[in-house]
Amino acid sequence: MGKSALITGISGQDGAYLARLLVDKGYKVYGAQRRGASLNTARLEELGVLNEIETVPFELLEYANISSVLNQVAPDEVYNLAAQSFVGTSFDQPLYTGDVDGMGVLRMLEVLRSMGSKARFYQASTSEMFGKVKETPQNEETPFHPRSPYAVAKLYAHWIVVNYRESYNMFATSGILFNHESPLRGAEFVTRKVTLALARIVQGEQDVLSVGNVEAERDWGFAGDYVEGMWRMLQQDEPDDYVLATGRTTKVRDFITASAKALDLDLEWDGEGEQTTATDKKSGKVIVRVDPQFFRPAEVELLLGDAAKAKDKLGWEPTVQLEELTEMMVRADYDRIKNGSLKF
Ligand code: NAP
Ligand code: F7E
Repeated sequence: MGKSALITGISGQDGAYLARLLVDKGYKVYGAQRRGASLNTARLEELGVLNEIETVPFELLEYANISSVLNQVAPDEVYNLAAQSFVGTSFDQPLYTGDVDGMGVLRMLEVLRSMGSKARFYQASTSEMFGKVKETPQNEETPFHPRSPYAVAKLYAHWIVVNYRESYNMFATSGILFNHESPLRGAEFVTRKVTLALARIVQGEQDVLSVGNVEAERDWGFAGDYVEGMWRMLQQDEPDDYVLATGRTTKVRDFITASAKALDLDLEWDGEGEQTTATDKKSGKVIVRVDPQFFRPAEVELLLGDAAKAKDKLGWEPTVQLEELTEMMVRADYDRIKNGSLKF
């Protein structure tokens, strides 16, 4: 019989890509979905996988709900992708973020431990835990210095996974994933915010893109590659922690310039800090402005990952370069705006 997997955060970017991957590998996939008045299934529909999975109602704040879902489904593998994942929001909702992203993981581990479950557990750890980085590039041995309530909550989750692995011999693994993007990325994250806004600007539906710190540097990969790495981590003989990254870092400013270029816009940058603007050389219009409302109380200035361990142990390497990823995202948003088919 084929394997079964429970994916939490099924409605998010990674949930959709991972569901597609596991269904294609012959898994029976259960999608743990937060229930509200309306269900968010657009990403699963876009990848054509909605009808190939079974959804189950799920809430990381509810121990009894987690317990009944895990007992009912009894999966071979659990991928915990659910989280309040937006760093900016975590400064406005720190307690909620701590409860979902930190204690939520403990709830899941406690349920699995009390069931005596042999399920393999994947935790979505993050490069945000490196925060104010102690060395560059960052790898599994780099000390952490989280810079947001999100990162602090994820660090708790990370260490509780290590603790349950060491204390109870559970197969609990963390993937320390650097930023990964796609046309399915949430619209608040900077890459998608940029591609969506520029696609609107060239089609006359928006005037200006307002952003925060354009000097921040990120190691951006393609989400489709990263879910393959998650799966490989759970196929190993032993649980462990792995960094997934591309090994290349790019400024937000340069991502904007490249996205604009993909739409035939030639940007000229001017000014510094809050005065920074970018003008479209052809029309002479300012189309990018820095707005301090998007600055964070504490910022992660630079992330650059070293995924040598994943390459060595998992045979994992990213296949999509940033240029291709940028093109893919820009084209998808251009078409969505043109066809009036924007759903997320
Ligand atoms: P995402 O698109 O924001 O998806 C988050 C998912 O979590 C959504 O399905 C959301 O459901 C669900 N969720 C939120 N709160 C919940 C709760 N209280 N109970 C149950 N489900 C809840 O995130 P993503 O980009 O796919 O990332 C997946 C995971 O990897 C997250 O844990 C994120 O923190 C982590 N991570 C992401 C990156 C990255 O670059 N993408 C890098 C490192 C780590 P709704 O649809 O109901 O909101
Ligand atoms: O910001 C800067 C911002 O929100 C990237 C999540 O998936 O990856 C993501 O977290 C950088 C930051 O992602 C805007 O200040 C400038 O320096 O796209 P982001 P993030 O904070 O790196 C990690 C690995 C996760 O784990 C998270 O879940 O871009 N920035 N101007 C902006 N960011 C946003 N969102 N909006 C702006 O206007």
